[in-house]
Amino acid sequence: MRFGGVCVQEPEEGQPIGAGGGTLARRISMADGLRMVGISKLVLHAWERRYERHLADRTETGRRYFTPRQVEHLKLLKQCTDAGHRIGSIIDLPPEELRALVRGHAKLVALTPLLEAIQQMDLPRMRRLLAEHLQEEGPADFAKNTIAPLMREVGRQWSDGALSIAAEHMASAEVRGMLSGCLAALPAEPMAVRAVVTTMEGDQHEIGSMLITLLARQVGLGALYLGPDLPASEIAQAARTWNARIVCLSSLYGRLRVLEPRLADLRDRLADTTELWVGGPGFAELKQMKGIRYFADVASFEEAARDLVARYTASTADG
Ligand code: B12
Repeated sequence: MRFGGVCVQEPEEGQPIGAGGGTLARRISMADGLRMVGISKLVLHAWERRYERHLADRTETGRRYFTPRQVEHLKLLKQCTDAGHRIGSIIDLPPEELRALVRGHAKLVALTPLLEAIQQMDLPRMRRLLAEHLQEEGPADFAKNTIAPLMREVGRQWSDGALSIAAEHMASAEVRGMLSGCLAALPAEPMAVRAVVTTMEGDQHEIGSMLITLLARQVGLGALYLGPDLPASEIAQAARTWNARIVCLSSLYGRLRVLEPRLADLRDRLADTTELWVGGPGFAELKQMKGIRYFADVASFEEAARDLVARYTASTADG
């Protein structure tokens, strides 16, 4: 049998096609592929029929085989369906998005004890588990990889009615306390390039801005946390008093048609030399606004903050 000028033998059930050499080893028989993925032929056929997809290739004589890439794709689909995703909603996702779903699920599984402690309102256990995470991960990773996904899951369960408002409040209060402790251990005063961090009037969600304050301090910004829910006039005043180079806003809640004019108002009140950096889901649909820098993720925020500190350090060393 010929494939692209290469002679291969027909696959035997359970045998990798052409096992032992080059291109040929890249064809995997149905039986082996299904075993590697951990699904039955019936499931494969059901996915293919229902969603009119070809998840395997065919030889010229019509015998089916997998490429390694198809096996990897099927493994990801299987892991996602095991994690509770409907096949119909994931079958067209590219591999990197499937991998992100798998990673997200693994993270949530790791957070299960914490979520159970919150559901049972077992504060001592929650506190002990959070302290263990902090100890293991260090403050920045703790905030990014434990607190953020934990609070998102708390929010999901709360809006599904699976978690009481009281349990959510208990979790939020405890998380705030832990983040306050992390901030106290890393004071802003000695750092030369300064920032203030808050949320705009109407947004009481403060954990995102505490997280941002912590990450900013970790990369060397003198970030002052102002608490949430501040009018533009107060933010501008605080920026002047603290001599802030950056005003940093987090938004988890609020309508754009309300946020945009407030942002424009704040921009007007700030000195031209003060940068305005914003992030969080509330700003996700923000149109480009002059003098306002939107960050889609914390990694790009950390990079920009690190850059700014490095530029300042280099300029003072030169001067
Ligand atoms: C805790 C909580 C509250 C607490 C807040 C307590 C506190 N002291 O902070 C309380 C009870 C006060 C509250 C109230 C309300 N809440 Co609430 N709340 C939450 C919850 C569960 C967690 C929020 C949180 O702390 N997240 C932790 C942060 C760190 O997670 P994060 O947003 O994913 O953060 C990441 C990014 O956003 C990004 N990021 C965030 N900020 C910034 C900034 C920069 C510069 C950058 C680069 C990145 C960045 O980085 C983070 C790390 O990856 C969320 C659920 C959720 N999905 O977040 C709902 C949620 C935000 N709340 C919601 C709602 C609807 C409300 C209320 C309207 C409920 C009500 N009917 O009263 C009120 C509104 C109050 C107000 N005016 O602000 C909705 C918002 C929906 C929407 N799209 O607008 C959510 C999403 C819940 C839901 N699933 O419906 N809430």
